[in-house]
Amino acid sequence: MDRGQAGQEAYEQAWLDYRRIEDETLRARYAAVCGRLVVIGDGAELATARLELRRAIGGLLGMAPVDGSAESVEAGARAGEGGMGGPAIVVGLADAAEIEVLDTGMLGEEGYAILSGADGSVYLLGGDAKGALYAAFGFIRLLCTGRDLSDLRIVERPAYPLRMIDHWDNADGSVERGYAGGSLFFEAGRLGERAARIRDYARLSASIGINAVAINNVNVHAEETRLLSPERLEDVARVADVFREYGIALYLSVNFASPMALGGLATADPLDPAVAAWWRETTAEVCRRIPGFGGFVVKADSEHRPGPFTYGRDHADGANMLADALAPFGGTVVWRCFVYDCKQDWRDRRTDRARAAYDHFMPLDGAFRDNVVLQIKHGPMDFQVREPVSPLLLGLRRTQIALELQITQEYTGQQRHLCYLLPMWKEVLAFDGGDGWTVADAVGRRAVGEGDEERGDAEVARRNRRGGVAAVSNVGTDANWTGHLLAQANWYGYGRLAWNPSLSAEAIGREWIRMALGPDPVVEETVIRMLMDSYAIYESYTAPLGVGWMVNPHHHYGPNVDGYEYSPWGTYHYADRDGIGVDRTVATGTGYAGQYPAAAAALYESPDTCPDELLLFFHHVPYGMRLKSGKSVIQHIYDTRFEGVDRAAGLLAAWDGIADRLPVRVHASVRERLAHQAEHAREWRDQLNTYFYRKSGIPDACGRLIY
Ligand code: GCV
Repeated sequence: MDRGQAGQEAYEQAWLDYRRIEDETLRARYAAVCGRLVVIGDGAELATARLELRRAIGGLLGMAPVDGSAESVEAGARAGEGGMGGPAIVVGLADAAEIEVLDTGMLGEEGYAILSGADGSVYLLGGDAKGALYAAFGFIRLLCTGRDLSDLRIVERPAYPLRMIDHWDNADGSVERGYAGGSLFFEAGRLGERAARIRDYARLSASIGINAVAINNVNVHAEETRLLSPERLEDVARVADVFREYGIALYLSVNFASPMALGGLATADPLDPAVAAWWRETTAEVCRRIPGFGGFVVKADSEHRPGPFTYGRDHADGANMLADALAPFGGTVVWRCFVYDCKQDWRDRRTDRARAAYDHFMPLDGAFRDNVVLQIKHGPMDFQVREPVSPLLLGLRRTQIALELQITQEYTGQQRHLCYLLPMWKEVLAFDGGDGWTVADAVGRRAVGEGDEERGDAEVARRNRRGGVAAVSNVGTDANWTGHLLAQANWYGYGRLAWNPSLSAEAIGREWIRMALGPDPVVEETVIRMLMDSYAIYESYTAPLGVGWMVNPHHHYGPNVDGYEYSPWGTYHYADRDGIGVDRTVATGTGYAGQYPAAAAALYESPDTCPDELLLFFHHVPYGMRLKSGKSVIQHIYDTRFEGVDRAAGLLAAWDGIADRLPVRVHASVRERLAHQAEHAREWRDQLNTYFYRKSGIPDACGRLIY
């Protein structure tokens, strides 16, 4: 590789930049299949599939496929071999009359198949047009990762109907909790000006199966409230037009008090007929301007946002009123469950923020319309490095849900530290309450209804069409999209996992490395180890044993053990000279542990059975208490922080070991971040160790330097 020339720009298309395949044998093998391209059918997604395949084949193989005709495919497929004009890439709907190679019923909405034909052709077939587009991207992924193309028989169906990315982008062009530059969509009040960039964003997102994007922050300020107004809808519609070509539905985050802010009404009471009428009319206009509009995302009664509580109504009243406005157009209300008291008195030890989502929403299970999805953060607090899984995810049985993840690294190093989040997300999806019913099942059940009948839960089976996963975006205007180049793997990985939660974090990481960094096996082995170790490393020098927070207030970067200890946010660790942690037991604490299914509740209730990594989340314990690892709590804190610093330095050393295998600027940009991480990890280590040494007076058994 020319190390000087292929700089940052080479990565601007992230994993879809289609650099020429250098291995000539492989290129020739692929070229034999890709000489002809036949797209059967019309429509935006199929046109996109054609464009993308041409672009990929052009870049990877340096050739332009000739356009073949549907008739030649038909003849080839029927003859079973030797289709007219040689093998082709054939793209279309599985039930197209010309293509009779598949039992078409099996694909369903958004599903696809990639099949080898007897004549050497490859069929990229969708259950619908979106499926055909995903098939094209799936095929391109095979090319980019060097796969064998003989005897292909790949059939894929997405696990969840909703695979969403939420942007916390503001109208002024800033991004709340954004660490990769400004907003892709907004720029100083203007919207949709960066047309090429938005298109690239859409193709990258569609390539990993994303089908829904909310373009504005859930904290909807005055300017974003106006996005619903006729003057601004034109701009929103332009973005939606691009998304539509890639099978992505555009969503807007809306201000629950819009009827007052925009409509001049005196109230936003969801049961007031004038309010409901305002939403109906406004929504109808939005949907008229934006065909296929996805719907609304709502943060209500949360962190100073307005909501139904103001009027003595509950969240079902609020969500259902919006759902009724969207229903005629097929739209969805994505209603967030991040509802808690952010003005808590730190002296009050009974109120527990962790309980809030379950306490608010469990009593409403079954009360929501069929086009409402409750979006639930993966943990009960707020995207900490380590939290237990939210019990609400397993609790709701008669309501559609979406698991909410955070790709942007607010509490996981803000894209200055390397933290590959897939291992954490896999743990969340695999969590079960002790009865084998996992989060992945809970989310998926609402997608496909599998298992519902056996469980005798017919009500659930009926209500399973719209749920899935949503995640807060980590992209911005930085040339490499994510600030830290390796943070791209979290965006890529989120989409792949949302499509198929049974894929392994490692397999996904390897795919991303091959596509974004190239086929060098040494690079792949080095970077996959870095990615796979990074979450554990980050956890090991930041807040210990699940206690959370300990960050600087507001911006949330860097260590500050008491940063949130005396705040109104409900975020405490209660460290004193004897011990640390939050008693969330039923017996003596806040009772949060009792929100889980029985087996998990019992596990968490006792410090003897509570997993080490969550001990301080559930219990207030003495520093001398022995963990299952055999170490005392305090020694664990000291040891892991020292190890974390060593391992962070190891990430930098590993990256330096592949310096001559990567473009200079690419290597340098990541190196700069890894060097910062190594240094910053020392700050974490020394602040935390010093704090706990001073609190406890217990020296480090290994006699290392603590200040
Ligand atoms: C968009 C946390 C973040 C906020 C975010 C909020 C939410 O509190 O710090 O920036 O607001 O979560 O998820 O609504």
